[in-house]
Amino acid sequence: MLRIYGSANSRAVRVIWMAGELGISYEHKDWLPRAPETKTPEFRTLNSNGRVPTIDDDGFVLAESMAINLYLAKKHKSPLYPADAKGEALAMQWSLWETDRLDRQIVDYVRHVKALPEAERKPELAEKAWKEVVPAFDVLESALGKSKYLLGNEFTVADLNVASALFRALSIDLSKWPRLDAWMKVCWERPAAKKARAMRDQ
Ligand SMILES: N[C@@H](CCC(=O)N[C@@H](CS)C(=O)NCC(=O)O)C(=O)O
Repeated sequence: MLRIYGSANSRAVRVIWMAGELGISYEHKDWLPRAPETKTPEFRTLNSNGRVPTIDDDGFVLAESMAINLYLAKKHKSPLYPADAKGEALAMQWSLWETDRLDRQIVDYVRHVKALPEAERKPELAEKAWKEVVPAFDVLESALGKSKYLLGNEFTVADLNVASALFRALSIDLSKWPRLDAWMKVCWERPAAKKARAMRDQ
């Protein structure tokens, strides 16, 4: 049995979305980041970083949301997983690219312009993050001009990993990037995405 550690109010929403796409059942440890449960020696044995998401798939323990989703899609022979080595490499490319160029930056931007209580917002942090978000959004806009989805005309794990990681971007104006805006909406309209999102507080 698959066990997913991490609340939908965390990067675990990405894995919950993937599990929904695959139609697999799982035991959910609905723990918030830094919750006391993540600080126990038992959990630290599974993930010495103490972070979520982490999975335990019948004794196979794995951390890092992008790696988890690539693993689950491949293991379950999902049509979301590319059929050849090139597609597989491109799915990894987009997942690693997002982690490097946008993962922290989009969170910092949205937190410091709207999500945090006003007194805690730091405009200089928002500005610094936005300077990195803009060129990365431009990259996505350009890629989505070549095909409907990141790897071609079908939705794949590459789209799931990047769109799910951009959850925070759903709350900002993306009209400057119309293709990115439309792609985000299409991805997040998928039933498994809507279900995962509904598990969040906001
Ligand atoms: N690169 C990791 C990041 C995991 C991560 O930072 N998770 C956050 C919650 S979204 C966490 O557990 N933070 C706990 C902490 O900062 O101690 C992934 O994509 O899974």
